[in-house]
Amino acid sequence: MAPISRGFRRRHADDGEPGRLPPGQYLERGFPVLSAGPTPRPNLSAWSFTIDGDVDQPRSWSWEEFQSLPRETVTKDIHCVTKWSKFDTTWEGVSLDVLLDGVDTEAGYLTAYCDGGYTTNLPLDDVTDGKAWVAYTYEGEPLDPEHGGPARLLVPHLYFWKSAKWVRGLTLTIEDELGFWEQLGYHERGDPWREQRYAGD
Ligand SMILES: Nc1nc2c(c(=O)[nH]1)N[C@H]1C(S)=C(S)[C@@H](COP(=O)(O)O)O[C@H]1N2
Ligand SMILES: [Mo]
Repeated sequence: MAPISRGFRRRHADDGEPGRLPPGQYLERGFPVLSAGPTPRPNLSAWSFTIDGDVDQPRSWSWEEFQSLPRETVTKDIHCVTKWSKFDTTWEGVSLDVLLDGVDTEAGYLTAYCDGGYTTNLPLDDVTDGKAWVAYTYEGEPLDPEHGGPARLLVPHLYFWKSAKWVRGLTLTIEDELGFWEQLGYHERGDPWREQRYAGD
């Protein structure tokens, strides 16, 4: 009788890394596409990224200008409210710390807005100090349109609906103004570690 192979072990939901999956999540190996509408295909020559709202002066970058901003490569776990999580996703993009550097504001929140009309709200504290990026590559390739290309928000420590695809700008706001899913009953902040799925969680 063959000895029990040491390599044979049950695959756990968390891939053998206890504590890495937030509560109620399962490990996904593919990369599901979740879009509330059709995939926009913006023309890069007309693309811009804008910061407006409660700011001393709105600022805007063309695609070319955006590409010349300092970029970072980050590898993060992501967590969708529909319960899939994906480990070690690698993105390249511009930190929101760079985009918000020098912005003079009283705002405590922002609304990210997108081609196609999607919006999502975030506290400024959740997108500063190395917690959020506008990403334009995924696994070393230009970001697929289905996954938000040419550029999407990446806020990996919150549920993935906060990572707005086809993002075109941020409107800074004094009050927290609910975005698309948040108006439909999803949580205003969406911390997967606290299972903040729906309003009131
Ligand atoms: N503009 C836009 N951004 C969006 C969405 C959307 O419908 N439109 N869906 C959100 C949701 S619910 C999730 S889980 C992720 C899915 O990203 P993916 O399609 O790259 O997996 O994008 C988020 N960002
Ligand atoms: Mo989602």
